[in-house]
Amino acid sequence: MTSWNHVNIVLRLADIVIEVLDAREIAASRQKALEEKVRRLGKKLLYVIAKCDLVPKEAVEQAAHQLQPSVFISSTEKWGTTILKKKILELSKGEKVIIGVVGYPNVGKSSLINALAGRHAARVSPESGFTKGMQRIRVSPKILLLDTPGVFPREERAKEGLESSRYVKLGAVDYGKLRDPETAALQLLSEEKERIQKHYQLREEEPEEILEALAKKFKKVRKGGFPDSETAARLLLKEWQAGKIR
Ligand SMILES: Nc1nc2c(ncn2[C@@H]2O[C@H](COP(=O)(O)OP(=O)(O)OP(=O)(O)O)[C@@H](O)[C@H]2O)c(=O)[nH]1
Ligand SMILES: [Mg+2]
Repeated sequence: MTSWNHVNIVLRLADIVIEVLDAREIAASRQKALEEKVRRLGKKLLYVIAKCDLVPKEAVEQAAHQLQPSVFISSTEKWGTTILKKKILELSKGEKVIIGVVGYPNVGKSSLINALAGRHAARVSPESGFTKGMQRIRVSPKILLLDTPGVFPREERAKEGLESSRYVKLGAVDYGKLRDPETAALQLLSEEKERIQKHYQLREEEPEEILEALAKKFKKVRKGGFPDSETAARLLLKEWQAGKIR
């Protein structure tokens, strides 16, 4: 079965669908077609903005205000889980409820389920596309969660290609799996130059120069003293995806 097969089954079984969004890239992590499908099926949609520990609180609060209903959480810091449970019971009017958890790969679906369950019930990994099938996790006598594999909107994926900077930034395609890390890193450098310059205290201006400077900083140099920009590109993307460059 494909990941979409699993997601479609979960959409049918669920009463409420949680779309997990990455606090760093809230708009880019929404899937409008998936949201539309949820509405067509007559299911309730709840936005959960995850990884809130990685961004300033005010930024998330403002975004959350515009997305309703929404809750923001950090699974690693265990913030927001009580509010989320309360919100779920409010939407289900206190009845027994099945919740489907969907979204792009790596946005934090399985981590969110564990934070709600208060145990390591769903397996988590920094590797994107880690969850393969559907998994049921009981959180309380009234709440049953269904974990799903991360998915990409089909048309968008065909159009943008899997290595688009949006997917790279989201971590939906992780650094280890990129065929062309240099192009991805150069794109990231051109879009997020200031943040990266500041983080690594670099003064170079052109993306290519920054990447070479990073290779030296990471001590990744080939024979003859040439900077190994491919390895530097992967390291930069790794740190970005791990949320280390804020
Ligand atoms: N800082 C931070 N990292 C998080 C949070 N939630 C998840 N992560 C990290 O994000 C990565 C992906 O988490 P998962 O829960 O496996 O994500 P997923 O959406 O289930 O991913 P797939 O199963 O691959 O679709 C892991 O490295 C987690 O540790 C969070 O609230 N804060
Ligand atoms: Mg998962």
